[in-house]
Amino acid sequence: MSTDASVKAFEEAQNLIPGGVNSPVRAFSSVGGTPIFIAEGEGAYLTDIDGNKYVDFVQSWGPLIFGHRDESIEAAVIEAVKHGLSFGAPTLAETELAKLVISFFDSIDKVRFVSSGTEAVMSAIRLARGFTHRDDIVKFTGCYHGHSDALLVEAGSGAATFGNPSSPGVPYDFTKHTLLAEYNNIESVKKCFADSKDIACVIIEPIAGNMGLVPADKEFLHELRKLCSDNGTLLIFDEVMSGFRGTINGAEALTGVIPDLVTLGKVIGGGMPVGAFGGRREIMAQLSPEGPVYQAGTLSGNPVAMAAGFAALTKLKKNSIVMAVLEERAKTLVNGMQREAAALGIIMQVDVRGSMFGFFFNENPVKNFADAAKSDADMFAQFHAGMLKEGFYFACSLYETGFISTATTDVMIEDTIKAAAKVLGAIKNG
Ligand code: KE4
Repeated sequence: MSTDASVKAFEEAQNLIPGGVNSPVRAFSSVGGTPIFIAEGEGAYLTDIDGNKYVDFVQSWGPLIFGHRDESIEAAVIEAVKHGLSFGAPTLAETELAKLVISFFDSIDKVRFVSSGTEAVMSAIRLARGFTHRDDIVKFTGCYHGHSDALLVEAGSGAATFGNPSSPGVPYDFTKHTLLAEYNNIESVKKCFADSKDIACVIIEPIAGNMGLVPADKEFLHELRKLCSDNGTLLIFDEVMSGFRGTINGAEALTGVIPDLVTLGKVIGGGMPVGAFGGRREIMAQLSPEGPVYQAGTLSGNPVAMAAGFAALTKLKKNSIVMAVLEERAKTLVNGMQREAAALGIIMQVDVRGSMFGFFFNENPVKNFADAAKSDADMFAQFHAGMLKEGFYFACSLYETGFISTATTDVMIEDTIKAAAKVLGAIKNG
């Protein structure tokens, strides 16, 4: 299998675009090798510019739950484009998608659309601060919420819960209000509340997908809810990735824990740039122009993007059992890979939530980022490269999550398991 064209394309791209990519994870930095340049997607498949075909388990990092070039989404986009690309004025398409998004979530009375998950989270945090008149926020190590300054934070020194910037260019003053806690560890959250009486919100991925797939324990989320309620702090569920991927009606439906705000993205745009945040009426009423908390965007609610999202969510609404079908297929995949690995003496931890799947080459269960970081990164990199050669496109970082789409067939799943056995066997036998 030649990837010469991708190698050449990557060389040129690196002269024009930092790292040759427009989002860092795409550069294959943590797995090595050259990122493949995609020519097209069709159903469950990607085809690269060398003509190699792959079963796609990344699906644009989540949005494409119906696979590439879904007929109804494509038709909706083509129809919308015929009426214009953007107006910067209200359209019925925004109202229709708002109605549809709200219909899936008990926690959402009103929703605001933006153009990315980062924008949704950044805006939701500003709204939480404006609503509570407090400045501090709590996030969890290993959760990713987009690249806004206050969230690019790594653990501070020693017992300090206040975080330090995790990226140059983020002034300490922009992260001094961000406290860090450990995922699935309620005592670490209690310490944050002991260290600050000024916490506006706690933000969490209730089904974490950015440290690999690590769902929060149900009882942990219930304790978190109580802690926030007792302290007048808002609880934000960041479901940009898990929304319409882990469940259809949000983590709240799975756990019974109702957040105060939810952030969304990916699937709600059907593959087009859409983010959203929503919550209780009295909180959303604080948002400009209804309230004083400012937030805006030129392409927010873009009618073409709204049409794609509306087609995707309408399809989900009509086929609500689809998540159960995808979950069974995801379980077949990870259980099959785990079985083949075990036969070779290789221990894999696996998990599934709806159409999301994760695996770690790790001898112990993974409950937080520290556990995930003990996984065998070298084994993961070799597995990723081997599977790519076999025609299977997995996420290029062990801290990511895999996805099953409705276009991923049982035969593809079985072929993937067979390929995994072959690749792991080759790694084992060196
Ligand atoms: P975007 O700004 O990338 O649309 O969304 C940021 C974001 C917010 N919250 C959660 C839970 C997310 O997973 C994301 C983005 N997810 C990553 C995948 N791990 C996007 C891929 C990338 O960064 O290129």
